[in-house]
Amino acid sequence: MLIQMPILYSFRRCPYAIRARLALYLSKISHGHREIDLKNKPIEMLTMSPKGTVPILIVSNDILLEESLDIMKWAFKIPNLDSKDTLLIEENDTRFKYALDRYKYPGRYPVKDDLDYQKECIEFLRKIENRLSPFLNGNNISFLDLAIFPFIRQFSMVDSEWFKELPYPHVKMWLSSLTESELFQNVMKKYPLWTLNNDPIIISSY
Ligand SMILES: N[C@@H](CCC(=O)N[C@@H](CS)C(=O)NCC(=O)O)C(=O)O
Repeated sequence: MLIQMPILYSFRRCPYAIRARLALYLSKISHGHREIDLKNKPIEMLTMSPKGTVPILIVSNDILLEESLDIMKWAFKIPNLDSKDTLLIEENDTRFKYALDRYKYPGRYPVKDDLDYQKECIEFLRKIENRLSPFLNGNNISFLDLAIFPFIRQFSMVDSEWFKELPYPHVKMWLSSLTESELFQNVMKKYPLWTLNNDPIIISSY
């Protein structure tokens, strides 16, 4: 297959895929979008990337990006992140996401510890609250905001009424400014599932 433009395999609600789409959108990178069903992944995707997670970005015949952060770095042409930013993203992607999955889907995971997952998530939220002014790196939206807010959004949606009452005004303002943005509305557009018989949706009219 001759790759003429990058191809993104994506799943609309996946926070990792959302951060990748945000970066591609802001970097104005035209690409083919292949929406997949996580319960029925296309063989073409699994052949490229047997680990079977989204997002993946086929950049060219010899460049395949299989991690959302690598897609963001490639899109923004940022080879290395600030070490403080890296630490916060790592905490988001490991400890927070671990607790979030277990808070969101109680019963889906074997109970291995006595952690109160909602409380674990709140610890991270508190850290975010203290760092926001009004974005995570000051006045302007940065890589860090884009990498983290899709996960906080997921957390906020588990019990939105309860979330609204939390004493974290900066988090709530930050999250609503991002989720109500035109940027977010654009990357959350719904696309039909991709199959080999239909062409990818071309996203180029940024
Ligand atoms: N470390 C990966 C994680 C990606 C990931 O776990 N994506 C989830 C969807 S949100 C996935 O594809 N899971 C595989 C599955 O559900 O089968 C990244 O940053 O891209």
